[in-house]
Amino acid sequence: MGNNNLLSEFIARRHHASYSSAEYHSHRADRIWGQLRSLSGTLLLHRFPGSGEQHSQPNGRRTKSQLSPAHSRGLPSGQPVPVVLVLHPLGGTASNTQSGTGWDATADANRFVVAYGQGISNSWNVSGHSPNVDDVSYLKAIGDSISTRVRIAPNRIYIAGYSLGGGMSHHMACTQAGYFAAAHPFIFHLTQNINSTCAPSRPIGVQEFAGISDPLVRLQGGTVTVGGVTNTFLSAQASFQRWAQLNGCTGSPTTVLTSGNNTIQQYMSCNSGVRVGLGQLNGGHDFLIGSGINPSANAWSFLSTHTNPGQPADACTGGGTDVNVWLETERGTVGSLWTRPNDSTASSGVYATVAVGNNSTASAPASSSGWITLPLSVSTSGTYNVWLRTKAPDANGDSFWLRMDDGSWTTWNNIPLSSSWTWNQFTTTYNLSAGNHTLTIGYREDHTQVDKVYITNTATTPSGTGGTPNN
Ligand SMILES: [Ca+2]
Ligand SMILES: [Ca+2]
Repeated sequence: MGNNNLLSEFIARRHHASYSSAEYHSHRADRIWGQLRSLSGTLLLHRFPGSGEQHSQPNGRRTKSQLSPAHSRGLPSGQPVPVVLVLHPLGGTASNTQSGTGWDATADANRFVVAYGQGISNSWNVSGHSPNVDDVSYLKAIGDSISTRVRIAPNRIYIAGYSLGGGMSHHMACTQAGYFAAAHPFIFHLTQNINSTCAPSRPIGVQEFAGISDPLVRLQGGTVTVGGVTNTFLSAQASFQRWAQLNGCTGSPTTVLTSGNNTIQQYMSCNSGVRVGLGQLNGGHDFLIGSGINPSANAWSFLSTHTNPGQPADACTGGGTDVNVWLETERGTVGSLWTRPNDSTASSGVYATVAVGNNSTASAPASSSGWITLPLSVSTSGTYNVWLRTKAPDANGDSFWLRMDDGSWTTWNNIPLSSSWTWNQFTTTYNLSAGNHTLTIGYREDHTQVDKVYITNTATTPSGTGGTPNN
């Protein structure tokens, strides 16, 4: 097969909303796979040359024994690869978007998989268009489907799209930040409609490329009727500023590219390290291929700086079922009232304990000077156990306060007394969503020592110094 080989053409069809939401959810996987096999729309999948590695994944469940040998053979880089989903404009197709945008060549050069979605009636359910089509499930099914064929990085699944497909990209960033790592709309600013329900579950990188002379989605925004649907667009700048606001960006945007009339600006200082960008490119309401810069290559430069903290880095080893997070307490944000003594028997040689004389038995310390704050990320939702590796010398030195995220503080008193490091399970469990969380430890009785934290959705009892720390 040649450089632009179409290694796999498979056909996908979204279900129409012909059954209730509850029924849909109860049969989600079967429905999607049944529909994928029912073959009625096209999904074009392009893989860079040499990415022939495949999984065997019977019934959607992975085990290491099934997968590891397959992955170590025929895998040029030995690494999971990113995925970019590219969506056509209203009235466009997967095929003409593949041939017209240059994404295949960018995927070849940068070693990622690109998939071109095909909307029902060449449309997408966003901003008043195609309201009865479940495109969200369809788009996720594409990613999941690729994951059964290629060793992908689930934390690097990106979405891009042109015109209404760009609108869908905005909408996915607004509503599906748990699935997509970042979004890159082209020639489509936020509409009032999309903006009104935009509430990303986490900071998410979004960059738009707008056509300077676009007569339809104009730089200055405005009201447009297409396909019988009327939308009011924010201006390109207002859309850019809105994404900066949603992501807590500070300072002024940096100009990262100027070439002829083309400029790309990005906010570099946003929550969780994401970026927000706007490129104003020489072109109209088109694929911007004639702009004088390579639009897909520059879009990839933006997308590739982002990962999704709620997803595993490797579909083959981080399938998201068993989660084990190990945190060195001394590597958290340690308040000024705490000390970090060396101890050769502690994990990583250091532990944490509050300075002698500090006690807070009635309520948790009110200020962060009394806390150890530990950020963590889990790849799957569920009930999580918390273990601490502690030394508790006596009944007046055997307790902490614990809190997950912004929840209430819980006392942990009467930690089993021990003069050597011991793993102890907290009786409180936490229901965590996939994504980022924060465990905070507050001091309660001095002389209580804590070396390490283990957070897991398994029933494993830790031993020794535990696993490799995640922090
Ligand atoms: Ca006590
Ligand atoms: Ca430690």
